Amino acid sequence: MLDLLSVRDLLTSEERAVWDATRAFTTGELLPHAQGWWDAGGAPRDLMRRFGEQGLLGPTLPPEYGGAGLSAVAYGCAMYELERADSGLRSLASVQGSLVMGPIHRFGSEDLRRRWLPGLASGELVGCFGLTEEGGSDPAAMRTTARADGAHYVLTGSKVWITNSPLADVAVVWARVEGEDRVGGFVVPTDTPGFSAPKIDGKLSLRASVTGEIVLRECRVPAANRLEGARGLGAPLSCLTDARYGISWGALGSLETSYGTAREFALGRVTFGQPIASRQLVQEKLARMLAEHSKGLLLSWRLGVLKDEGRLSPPQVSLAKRDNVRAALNGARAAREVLGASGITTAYPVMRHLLNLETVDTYEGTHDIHTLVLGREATGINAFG
Ligand code: TGC
Ligand code: FAD
Repeated sequence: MLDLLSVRDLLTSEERAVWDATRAFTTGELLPHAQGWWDAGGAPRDLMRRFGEQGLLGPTLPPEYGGAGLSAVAYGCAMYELERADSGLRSLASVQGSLVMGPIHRFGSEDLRRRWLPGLASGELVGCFGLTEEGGSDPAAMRTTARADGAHYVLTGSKVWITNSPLADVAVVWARVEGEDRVGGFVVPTDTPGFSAPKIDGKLSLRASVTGEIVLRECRVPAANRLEGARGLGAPLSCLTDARYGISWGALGSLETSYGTAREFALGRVTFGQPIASRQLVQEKLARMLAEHSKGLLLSWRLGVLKDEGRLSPPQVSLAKRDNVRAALNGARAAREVLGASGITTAYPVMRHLLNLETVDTYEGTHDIHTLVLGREATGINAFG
């Protein structure tokens, strides 16, 4: 385990146990298959059930809904380990936990919680989160609408770039509610007439994770499927805050893989009569990766503690998502360089991680959007519009 600053000493015994158990799972069951799933364009559906058995889906929720009441720090350790194998595999767990189970638990009625959470926690059911539309980074520009009609809402519109939508049993859909002029959340079973989720093909990134659209043609859902506690854009954005927190840990797992691969390669690869690990230019790359990983781990751990204390703020999460993901992306690029030609092949994982991280740098708020969140924090001036 890569941990120059002994962050592990700051964890509770339960958090260490979660880290160790997920590490063993990743090493035994994910790493041997990650490249094959990436090549195939998706991990098997059954993997979600294995994640459920491992307690990786919504583990911070209370046990009555299938969670384990774990700390945010423990959750972060698990996301670190999943992304050590592949960002798309971490996505599988973080969408289900933070973006589907999270809003149903936080904003939904007791009936909705009991109906959906246990099946999502066990991985019997797959969920997806539909926020993004043509407006991309600006979800306030959403055009999908929900119209009240007696005891139902009728949803019309479309979403793009939705993780797992073609596989999902249920979608959490965000729509502008007519007559209220604010955003509401709806639990939409995917067998509802008028719902479809065409797959997006041709991805060169995050291939182990399936991505699609959501098309809603006069989709009628019972009014009871509305997430009553979600009133306004702040609701889906608060779910993003949770998922971005997990990503800040996950990116460091990916960075550990890039660093470890580059280090091992550099020690074994001889040019001009010496291992390339003995060259200052190569050591500089390894030192940079190690430094960024070490600082990032402290940052994510600190965020986890603040989250567990209920003191986490969105700009703090923007800082960690932005910097840890960019550090992992730069680290994967540097590792690819250390490996020379070998770095472009699938015999090593660095190019896969590099390509995946291009997505991670973009989704859940692009690098530049998080820069603007921090700029607003610094100046009080909104530079988005
Ligand atoms: P703004 O005026 O700033 O805020 C509107 C309301 O929301 C509140 N708020 C937040 N609450 C919780 N967490 C956050 N991160 C929040 N950010 C804002 C805010 O306090 C306000 O509340 P109220 O009560 O005052 O109304 O909104 P804005 O329209 O100016 O937008 C700000 C901006 C640009 C930061 C936001 O739109 C944004 O974050 N854009 C990026 C969009 C994004 O990240 N999309 C992600 C889609 S999901 C995804 O990518 C899943 S990937 C899945 C996988 O892992 O595979
Ligand atoms: P745009 O918003 O069009 O941005 C394009 C470029 O312009 C970026 O560089 C951006 O930083 C820049 N830019 C935009 N606005 C500004 C500004 N005001 N100032 C300066 N620069 C700006 N969404 C979901 O809802 N659910 C999901 O499950 C989901 N999964 C995804 C899975 C994958 C594989 C991918 C790639 C995306 C996924 N997304 C999902 C969507 C993701 O959140 C969006 O791609 C992201 O928010 C950015 O939107 P965009 O791609 O339309 O880029």
